Amino acid sequence: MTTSLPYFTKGEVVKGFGRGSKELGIPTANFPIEVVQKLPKNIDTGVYYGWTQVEDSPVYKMVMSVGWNPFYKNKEKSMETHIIHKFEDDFYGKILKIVILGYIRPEMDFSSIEALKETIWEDIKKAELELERSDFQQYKSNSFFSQQ
Ligand code: ADP
Ligand code: RBF
Ligand code: MG
Repeated sequence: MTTSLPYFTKGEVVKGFGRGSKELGIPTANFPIEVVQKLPKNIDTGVYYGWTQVEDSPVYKMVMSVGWNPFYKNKEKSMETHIIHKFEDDFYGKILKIVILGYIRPEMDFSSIEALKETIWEDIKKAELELERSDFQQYKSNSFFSQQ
């Protein structure tokens, strides 16, 4: 499961269903299917954390959901990154880079949107804490994020 980590990848931010911001208040930058298909086989569906960057922005903490979102029963596998930073504007079409460093939990179904939201907020808190670990700082300053 975690033998392929750290995993570095990048791709364009594309439109999803528009549910992240509107229904959950937690926007997620979606990758195109080609980026999803490149994921190594042993990266299971579920919730992960790591570092991310939108083009030449600073490197921020992120949480990511990989899979079919059982609560919404999506037909297509998705890879969605919630950046732990407040942006003033959307950034569709920009290049997003990520490094996945750790696994939090499998994808789950929920009985309400509230329960899903609460669990995602727990994931965010966990990611914020884990990413303070000293062995994860080197990835924030990795040359992957400074190269074009
Ligand atoms: P979609 O279904 O199109 O992915 P979302 O409601 O999930 O729509 O919103 C995601 C979009 O919001 C991103 O593509 C990005 O342009 C913007 N956005 C703004 N702030 C953030 C953030 N902190 N993390 C991720 N995306 C963000
Ligand atoms: N969707 C689910 O159906 N089950 C989950 O357990 C789940 N966990 C998530 C964890 C995080 C950190 C994030 C950012 C999203 C998660 N989602 C989950 C996806 C959520 O349903 C999705 O972002 C919205 O539907 C918007 O596309
Ligand atoms: Mg999204």
